[in-house]
Amino acid sequence: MTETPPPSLQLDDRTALLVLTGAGVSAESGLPTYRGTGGLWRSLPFERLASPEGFAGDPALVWRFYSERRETALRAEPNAGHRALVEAERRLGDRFLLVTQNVDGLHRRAGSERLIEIHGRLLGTRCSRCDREEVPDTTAYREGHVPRCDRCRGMLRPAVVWFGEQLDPEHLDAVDRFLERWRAARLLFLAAGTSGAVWPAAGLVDVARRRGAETWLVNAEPADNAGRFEHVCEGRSGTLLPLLLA
Ligand code: BV8
Ligand code: ZN
Repeated sequence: MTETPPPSLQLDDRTALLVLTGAGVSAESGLPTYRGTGGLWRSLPFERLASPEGFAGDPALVWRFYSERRETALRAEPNAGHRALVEAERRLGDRFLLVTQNVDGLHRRAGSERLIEIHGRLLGTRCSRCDREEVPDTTAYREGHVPRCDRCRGMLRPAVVWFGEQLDPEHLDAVDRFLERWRAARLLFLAAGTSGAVWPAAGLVDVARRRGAETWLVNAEPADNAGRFEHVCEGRSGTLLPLLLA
């Protein structure tokens, strides 16, 4: 049911909180979402841009797309929603874990540390061929010039997870371990600013509920998987997260 304004989640010392965020929490920082109004994918066929086939087919086009998004992300500032999550982490310590689908780096810039970036990092660069260390590098791409690895000459790529690519199993294990560890606590699962369209992230609510978690969704519009949450609060995360996490 839709509850506005939401009650506080009462983050007391018996509570463990797992949060999943999506592009909606960065919308108020000026970053376009993927599927909402004015979404990023509206104009661009994302399978051509956010997939290994797309990259292999036209690496310069894909690099131009990511390079523009890097510039926009670097100009953006974290908003009240990001800050409320940092506050909640400070209060709950290891009873808090933030899993984000966002690649924009704003949670890290806001100060989140107990953070798992399951779709990778826009501001990171890695080699598409060898397993050389990922580098936080936004200068790799020069207009029209696809950067090459100085170790194996393979093409460098943004350190994000593309469609059709596996998520890092260590990330999904860390979520499982968190839910397992706090099984006997008052376990809360809060999703914010996500349309619930992309898997396996969209299935986390079910994983949490099976572990007995109370499930909450904060979203500007009804999300694809809203029916799977016990509590739905419609509204902007920049307003609702500070209230819920107070
Ligand atoms: C995988 C990084 C195993 C790149 C992203 C067929 C072939 C291949 C795969 C599949 C297939 N069918 C299904 C799949 C699985 C696929 C998938 O889920 N596809 C979907 C589209 C059906 N998933 C995968 O491929 C994943 N890997 O499954 O591997 C496998 C392998 C082979 C074959 C099968 C399975 C990999 C998924 C990761 C893809 N990478 N990003 C990049 O960003 O460029 S996903 C991309 O979407 C972003 O990471 C983004 O975070 C993510 C999810 O979107 P949201 O964050 O939810 O954003 P969205 O715009 O959708 O929603 C925003 C919401 O916020 C809206 O509801 C809006 O109302 C709301 N909002 C707006 N403003 C506010 C707000 N809310 C609150 N306040 C506001 N102010
Ligand atoms: Zn290499």
